[in-house]
Amino acid sequence: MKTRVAIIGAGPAGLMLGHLLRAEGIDCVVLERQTGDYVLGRIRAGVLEQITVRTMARLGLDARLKAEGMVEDGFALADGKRLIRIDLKALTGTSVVVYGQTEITRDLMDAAPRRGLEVIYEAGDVALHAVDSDAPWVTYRKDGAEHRIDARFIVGCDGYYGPSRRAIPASVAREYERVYPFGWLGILADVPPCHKELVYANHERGFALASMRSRTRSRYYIDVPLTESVANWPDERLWDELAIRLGAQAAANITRGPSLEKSIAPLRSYVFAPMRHGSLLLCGDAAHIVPPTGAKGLNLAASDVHYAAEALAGFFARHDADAIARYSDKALARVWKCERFSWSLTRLMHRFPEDGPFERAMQVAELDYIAQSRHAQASIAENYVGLPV
Ligand code: RFL
Ligand code: PHB
Repeated sequence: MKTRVAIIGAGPAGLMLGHLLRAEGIDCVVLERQTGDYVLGRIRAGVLEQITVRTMARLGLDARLKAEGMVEDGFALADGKRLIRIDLKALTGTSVVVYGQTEITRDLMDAAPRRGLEVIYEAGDVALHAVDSDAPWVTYRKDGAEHRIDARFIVGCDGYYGPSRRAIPASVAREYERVYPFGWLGILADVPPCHKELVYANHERGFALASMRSRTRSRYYIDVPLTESVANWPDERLWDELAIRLGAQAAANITRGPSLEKSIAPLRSYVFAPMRHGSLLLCGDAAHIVPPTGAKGLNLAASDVHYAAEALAGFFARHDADAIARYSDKALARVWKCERFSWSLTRLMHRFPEDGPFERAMQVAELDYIAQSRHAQASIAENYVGLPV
């Protein structure tokens, strides 16, 4: 098979890019290792920045997002004593939208056949070839047979564990990494949220987050040591811990219910550079990971895809090879700022095992400063709703 762009991975990055390229009349094929149902079964992000909302609108795939997404004009930081509201709307003029990654993925997936976007699920042993040439190709196995796709570009949207990043030679690659000594234990339940906006809490006992998917579905997290296992956290224990960490105000309104999903996700900050080598571009988690504290992962995937689609459209419409050459620097400039925000919010809101009384006093002072300073709140708000693309 021959195409212009071979996209590896049908998560939000790969599907969004596929749709953007099809909208520009650029042929592409998406290869996904898993089944569609498996991809939809992953419970992940919930908070959308404007870049993600705008991309879905531009694609004309935002009907459900507009109908079901919850526009959030603010969120709160809790320090065990009070809720510090960050008024996103008043401070930045804009908001975020709560709409699950699962729903975005479903909207993109459902629209693929009618938009002529070919997605090949259950593609095994995907391998990239000749990425530093002008004629790269991808091989994969499906239904017991080996297949080959020849392309002008390959875009790796295959997440942190996919093969694309590894196709860039070690001699040109740089990696930056910070692994955190805790993970987030998340619970999804069909109960109304305890608060109308998200609450991020830093309590003596650790971090907690009250989030939601809809008016009847809640998503909560606490941080736990990496050695913890889900088996140690029956639902009641987790609800008890959330009620303590979120503070009296939010806890008073918690409705408990059986977990639909419960899992532990490790936290990591990671950047791979460059995000392009020869005819291979990387987008989303394939190139970088942020800790979930800033709600940036999915949104960064959307901004990468925006830059990549622009570069590829420039190349195919105007033979603009410079557009491709600029992609990595352009994407990384935004990636690093989002890494900084996610890292700093993680640092502010979690207890690190190495922290002593001094570090704790710094967190208390910073939260107190944020509570009193409109400038500090504005900086957090500006980053949370999403930096310009
Ligand atoms: P994905 O979603 O991991 O998709 C990659 C796809 O590539 C496929 N793949 C392969 N396909 C073919 N061949 C191979 N060899 C392949 N290897 C892998 C995979 O099966 C998969 O389908 O990456 P993408 O598209 O870059 O999207 C990134 C986002 O998924 C991720 O950044 C966010 O979920 C992060 N994240 C959050 N982001 C936000 O913006 N807001 C949030 O509120 C938020 N909360 C979260 C999060 C991530 C979490 N976890 C579990 C990591 C909360 C959590 C708990
Ligand atoms: C979520 O709802 O899953 C969620 C919300 C905000 C975050 C991270 C995760 O910062």
